[in-house]
Amino acid sequence: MTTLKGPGKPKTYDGSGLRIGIVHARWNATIIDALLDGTKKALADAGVQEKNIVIQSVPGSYELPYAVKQLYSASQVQSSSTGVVGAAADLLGSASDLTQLNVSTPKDAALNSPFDAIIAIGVLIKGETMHFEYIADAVSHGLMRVQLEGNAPVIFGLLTLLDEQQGLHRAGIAGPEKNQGHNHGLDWGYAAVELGVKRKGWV
Ligand code: DLZ
Repeated sequence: MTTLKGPGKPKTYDGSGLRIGIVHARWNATIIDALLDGTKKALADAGVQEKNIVIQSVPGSYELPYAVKQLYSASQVQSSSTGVVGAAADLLGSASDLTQLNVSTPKDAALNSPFDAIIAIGVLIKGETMHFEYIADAVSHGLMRVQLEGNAPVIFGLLTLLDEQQGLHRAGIAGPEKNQGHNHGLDWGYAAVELGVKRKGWV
């Protein structure tokens, strides 16, 4: 049965030449972990090499736009000894992860970013105060701003939930009437590959 919701059956895009950044929040860890697994599964399915995936975490969703911007900032900084990857590592303090990336080809250098797409993952659950609304609004606008002002697509992996149950359902862990739900991380992984491939074509 076809469904109206969701991006539809993913087309096959070859992600074997892409470099993907993932930044995830650590709040609501059970749901985050499942979404991260789904994202990585889709990236692997599309051929993205593990060595070309960099994963960073931040405490909460509010920190996501800044962390994504830091990944972008790496493209503005040129380091003669280590190149953009080394610069990214300096900014993020994780040289061991980033120096594994294979980003030094002239074609990639012309694109002026160490990543072809960045996926931001967070899980916001509504509480009793207005905290949720402020964070959701700030993060949504922050990620869009970073994306439009930067030079690589940002995939919006922020779930804004009324309760934990909704998150379990959207992470494919549990749902009503034995329906396990659908892991939205899969959609984000495929979206990153599609946008990463198209970005190369658009430049
Ligand atoms: C403070 C807070 C609250 C109440 N709820 C969440 C949440 O549901 N999901 C999430 O990712 N982060 C939450 N945070 C933490 C904020 O995003 C942020 O990390 C802190 O306010 C510190 O800046």
